[in-house]
Amino acid sequence: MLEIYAKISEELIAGNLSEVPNLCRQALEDGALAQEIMDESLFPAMDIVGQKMKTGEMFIPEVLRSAKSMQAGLEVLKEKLTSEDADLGRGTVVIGTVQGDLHDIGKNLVVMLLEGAGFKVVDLGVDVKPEQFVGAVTDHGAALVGLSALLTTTMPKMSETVQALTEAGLREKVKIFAGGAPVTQKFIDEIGADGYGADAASAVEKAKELAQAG
Ligand code: B1M
Repeated sequence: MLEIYAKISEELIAGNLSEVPNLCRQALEDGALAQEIMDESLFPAMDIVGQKMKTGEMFIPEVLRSAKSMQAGLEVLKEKLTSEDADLGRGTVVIGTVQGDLHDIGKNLVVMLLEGAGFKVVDLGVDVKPEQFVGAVTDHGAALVGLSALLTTTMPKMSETVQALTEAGLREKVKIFAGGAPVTQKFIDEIGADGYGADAASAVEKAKELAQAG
């Protein structure tokens, strides 16, 4: 199995859009678990892409190809990631990557797992303004809001979104959870949100907890 994980990583870093999903499919057929494929190949490969981006060894168009390859791989794993409680009807979550931030792979993973856990998800995409979150919560009667940010410069938009929901008189009606690489529990406490997910799986656990606490 290690060989195929190494190959997936290699092809992701090379941005090979067709090979990554093919290899993920093959790994599943060979008996690998979706979570293992992510932990052993997709996530570490994306970290290498991040390092290469930082040192200038990879440029934005190449990073984008890697990102698209990862997304294609995750699409293959999607079915296996969703669990047996998919029809539990846990309520509606409005989710998005905050204003100014275009990173969506982690957020998309959270969406997949939320859907798999029985939540109805309204995905607002990327670069979502605070007022768009407010509008969507009102329109869909959502009980939960999920915020994602990957840039330190867009973290303040999380705080602004919490404030906008408060000013709209919705704060008592919704629970807010958030995550993304630069986000910490301390930051969540500072901005007055309700929950933190260090990764997609813990975000979904937190969402379940918050939905129950209602
Ligand atoms: Co960007 N980028 N990027 N980038 N990028 C980072 C984040 C960076 C760390 C790279 C680096 O320098 N090493 C750096 C941020 C530095 C900082 O602020 N501290 C960076 C930068 C600087 C930039 C630009 C400014 C570069 C430039 O233009 N000069 C620019 C900004 C654009 C913008 O957003 N306005 C930019 C652009 C891009 C691309 C468009 C090329 C592409 C994004 C494509 C896309 O998302 N569709 C991209 C990518 C791919 C990355 C890296 C390489 C990978 C991110 C990723 O998808 N990881 C990233 C480096 C890195 O992270 N190693 C980097 C895989 C994904 C599964 O993990 O998103 O962390 P992640 O999600 C995790 C957790 O964080 C968590 O769960 C997931 C795991 O289970 N999580 C949540 C995420 N959201 C959550 C929400 C929750 C709970 C948990 O609750 C709601």
